[in-house]
Amino acid sequence: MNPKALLVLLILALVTIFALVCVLVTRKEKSSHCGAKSPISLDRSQKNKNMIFAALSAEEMVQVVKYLQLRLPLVDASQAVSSNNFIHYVDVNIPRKEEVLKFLDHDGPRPPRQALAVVYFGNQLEPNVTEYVVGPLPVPAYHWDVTVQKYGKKISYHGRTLILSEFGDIETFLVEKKFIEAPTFMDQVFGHNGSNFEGILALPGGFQSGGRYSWITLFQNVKGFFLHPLGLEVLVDHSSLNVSDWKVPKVFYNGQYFNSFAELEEKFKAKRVIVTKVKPVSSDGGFSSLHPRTPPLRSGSFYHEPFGPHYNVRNNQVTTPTWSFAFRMDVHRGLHLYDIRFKDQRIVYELSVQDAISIYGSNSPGGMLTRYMDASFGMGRFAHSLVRGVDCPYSATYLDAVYLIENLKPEVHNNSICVFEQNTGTPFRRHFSNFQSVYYGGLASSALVMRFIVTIGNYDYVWNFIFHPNGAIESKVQATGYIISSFLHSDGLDYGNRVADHTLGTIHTHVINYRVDLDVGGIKNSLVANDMTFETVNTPWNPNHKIRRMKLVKKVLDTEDKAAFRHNDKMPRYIYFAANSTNKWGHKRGYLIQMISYAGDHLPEEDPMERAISWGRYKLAVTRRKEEEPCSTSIYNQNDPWTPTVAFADFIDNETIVDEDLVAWITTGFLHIPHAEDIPNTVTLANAVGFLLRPYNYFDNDPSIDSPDSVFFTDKDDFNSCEINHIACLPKTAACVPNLPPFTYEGFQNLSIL
Ligand SMILES: *[C@@H]1O[C@H](CO)[C@@H](O)[C@H](O)[C@H]1NC(C)=O
Ligand SMILES: *[C@@H]1O[C@H](CO)[C@@H](O)[C@H](O)[C@H]1NC(C)=O
Ligand SMILES: *[C@@H]1O[C@H](CO)[C@@H](O)[C@H](O)[C@H]1NC(C)=O
Ligand SMILES: *[C@@H]1O[C@H](CO)[C@@H](O)[C@H](O)[C@H]1NC(C)=O
Ligand SMILES: *[C@@H]1O[C@H](CO)[C@@H](O)[C@H](O)[C@H]1NC(C)=O
Ligand SMILES: *[C@@H]1O[C@H](CO)[C@@H](O)[C@H](O)[C@H]1NC(C)=O
Ligand SMILES: *[C@@H]1O[C@H](CO)[C@@H](O)[C@H](O)[C@H]1NC(C)=O
Ligand SMILES: [Cu+2]
Repeated sequence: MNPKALLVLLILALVTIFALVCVLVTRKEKSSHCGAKSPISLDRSQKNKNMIFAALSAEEMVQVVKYLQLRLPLVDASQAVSSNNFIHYVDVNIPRKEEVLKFLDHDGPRPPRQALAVVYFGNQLEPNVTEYVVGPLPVPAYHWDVTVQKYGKKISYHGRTLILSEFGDIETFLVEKKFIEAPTFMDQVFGHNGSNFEGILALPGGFQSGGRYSWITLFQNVKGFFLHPLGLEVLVDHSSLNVSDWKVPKVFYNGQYFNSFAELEEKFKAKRVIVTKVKPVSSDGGFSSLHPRTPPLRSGSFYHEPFGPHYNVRNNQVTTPTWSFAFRMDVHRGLHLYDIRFKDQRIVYELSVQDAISIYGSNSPGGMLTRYMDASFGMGRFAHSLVRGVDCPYSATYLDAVYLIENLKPEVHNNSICVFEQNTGTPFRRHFSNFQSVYYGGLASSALVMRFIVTIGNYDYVWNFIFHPNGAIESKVQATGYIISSFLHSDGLDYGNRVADHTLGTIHTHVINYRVDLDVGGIKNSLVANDMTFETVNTPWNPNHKIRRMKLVKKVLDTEDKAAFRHNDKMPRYIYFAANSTNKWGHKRGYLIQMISYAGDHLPEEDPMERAISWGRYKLAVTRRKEEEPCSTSIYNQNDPWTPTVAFADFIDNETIVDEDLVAWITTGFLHIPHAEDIPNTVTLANAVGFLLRPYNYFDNDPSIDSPDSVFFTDKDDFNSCEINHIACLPKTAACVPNLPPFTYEGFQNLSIL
C-alpha cells in the first residue's frame, strides 16, 4: 500500500474514532441530568397526620353528594336555577383546634373526617341556605344542620351568592326581553345584533336586605372588553326567584337616566338623547389585546436546580430541611396553610386568606356602586392552571386542586398551585472584612414559595407564601390583569384618568384580609409593642449638657380594644406575639408582625353596608381565638351586606388577651388610580402588598447562620476549591442538563366560559 493511502486511511480512522468519542462523550453528558432526587427525607412520622388538614378528595366529594341526594329533595346543581333545591358546594370541615392538637401533639384519637355541604333550598315556601356537616368520611352516616350554631341565625336566601345560571338568566332577560324595547336606539347607536355586548354586574345589588337590584355595565364583546364601555348601563331587579317578575327600573346612557328602554327609544327617536358613538373594535380588542406586538426573541432566563429541588411535596405537606407545613385549597378563600413549623417547632397554626374586596368610584351608576367581595365568587374555584415559565418558574412543582361547586361532579384544576425555591439574586446576609482580618461570609437569598393565582373576571391576584431561611414567613399578594372602566362622560375625570377615547380608568381600592393564628412557643401568647421615644436628660457626666436620648418604649397590649388598630391609627413599630417562655437572654420569645400596605380607606362607617366589611376598619386586630369566629367575613355578605351574616367588628369585645390563644387579623391593600400604563394590563410590580412574620428574640441568634448554603472563606483559604466554598462547584455541577418537562397546559380543558 502506498504510504499516502495509508496516511489517508489512518486519518480516516482517527477521524472516526474522534467522532465516536465525541458522540459517546456528548451522549454521556446528555444523560447526566441534574440531580433529580430530592435530598429531603420524609420519614418524619408527623407527615401523614397532617392529612387532617387536607382538602376533600374527588372521591370524598362524590360520596357526600351521593349521600345527600338520597336524603334531601335535590336537583342536579349543574342544571339548577335559584328556585330549585341544590347542593351549592362541598368542602372539607376542619375539626376543632383542640381535637387537632390532641391528635397531632399528644397521640389523641384521629378526629372524624367531615365535609361541609352548603345547600340552597330555593324550592320551598321560605327559601333558605343551609349548611350541613356531613360525616364520617369516606362513607357518610350523618348530616347535621349547623347553620344557626355557626352564624347565630339563619342565612336568608337573598344573601345567597350569584350562581352561574343567574348571570345567564340576566343576559337572556336583557337580550330577549329588554333590548328589543329600544330597537332603533340599539341598532343605530351600537349596531346591536344580540351577541356583540358583554356585561358586568355591580354588586351588591341595591340598598337594603332582600333586594337584588344590579347595575349591569355593557361593553363591546371583544378580548379585554373591560376597557371598551359603551356608555349603556341597565338596572335589573332580579330579586324574584321567578324570572318572569324581573324588571328594568332604570336605564343609563351617556350620563342620562331613563325609566325604561321604551322611554329611551321614544326620546332617541325624538332626538332628545345625547349620543356619543363608540367605534367598534376588532374582536381581538385592539388596544386591549394582549397579543404580542413584537416577534419573540429567543431570550429569557430560568431557574436552574443543578442539585434537584431542596423541598418535597407529598399529599398536602410541604417539607424543606428547615420548614414544614400542610395546606389545602378552600373553594372560596383560596390557599390555607396549617401547622407551619420551623425546625420542627410550630409557629403558625393557620394562615389563610379571608377576602379581597374592591370598592369603586365613578360618575356612572355601575362604577359608583361596585363593592366586590371576591370570596363570595370563589378565590379557590377561580384559581386556574398556571403557565410554566411565566406564572411560576418553569421547573416549579405544580399541584392540582379539586372543587365541587354548582356541580355534581368534582372539577380538577390542573397545576393550579406551584411550589418552588427562589433565589432572588441578592445576598440574604453578607459581610466583607478588611478590618482586623480578611474574610468573607454570606448566604444567598433563597426562599421557598407557594403560589396560586385567582382570576375573578377582570383582575388576577397572585397570592404568595414565602418561607425564608431565618424563620420569617412572608405573605404577599400582587394584582394584575385588566382594570374595570367606566364610559367617560361629563365630570368623569373626578373619578379617574382617561385611558382611551371613551374609557375612564375608575378609582378603586384593593383591600385584603388575612387570618393568622400564630402559636409562638405554645398556643398561649400575649401581644407586646415596642417603640421608641426621645427623652431629654442631663448628660450624667456633666449636668450642664442636655441630650435628647433615644429610648425603648415597651407595652403589653392586654385587651382586644388596645390590640385593634384602625386604619389611620398610629401603630407601634414593633408589635409581636410573645410566648410565655424566654430565649437564652431572658427575653420573651416572639414573632413580629410587619406590614407592607398602602391601603386606601375602606368605607365610611356610617355606610349601611360597612359592617359587612368591618374587618377593613383595622389594619391589625388581635382577638382571642374562638372556634365560633373562624372567618372575618362570610360569602353571604356580598349580596346582603346590610344584614351581614358575619360582622367582624363584633369580634372585638374588649376581652383580655394576656396568655391566651390569639389570632391576628391583618388588613393590607392599596389604592388604585388607574393610569395609561394600566392599559392593556396592570403590572404586578409595585402593586404588591402583604406582611411578614419575623422572629424577635424567638431564637438565641439568627438561625440562617446554620444554613448549609452559607459561604465563608478567608484570604488564606483556597476559595476556588469545591471543598472550601460550595459556590465554586457550581460551574461544574450546573453543566448538567436541566430536567425540564415538555410544556403542557390543560387550563382550557373542561372550562366553563363565564
Ligand atoms: C331551611 O330549610 C331546610 C330544608 O327545608 C330546613 O330543614 C331548615 O330547618 C330550614 N332552616 C331554617 C332556619 O328555617
Ligand atoms: C354580531 O356582531 C358581531 C361583531 O360585529 C359579530 O362577530 C357577530 O357574529 C354578530 N352576531 C350575529 C348573530 O349576527
Ligand atoms: C312566574 O310568574 C309568572 C307571571 O307573574 C306566572 O305566570 C308564573 O306562574 C310564575 N311561575 C312560577 C313558577 O311561580
Ligand atoms: C376533563 O374532563 C374529562 C372527562 O370528564 C376528564 O377525563 C379530564 O381529566 C378532565 N380534565 C381536567 C384537566 O380536569
Ligand atoms: C394534570 O397534571 C399532572 C401533572 O401535574 C399530569 O400528570 C396530568 O396528566 C394532568 N392532567 C390531568 C387531566 O390530570
Ligand atoms: C407562664 O409562665 C409563668 C411562669 O413560668 C407561669 O406561672 C404561668 O402559669 C405561665 N402561663 C401559662 C399560660 O402557661
Ligand atoms: C376594656 O377593658 C378594660 C380593662 O379590662 C377597661 O379598663 C376598659 O374601660 C374597657 N373598655 C371598654 C371600651 O369597655
Ligand atoms: Cu386595581
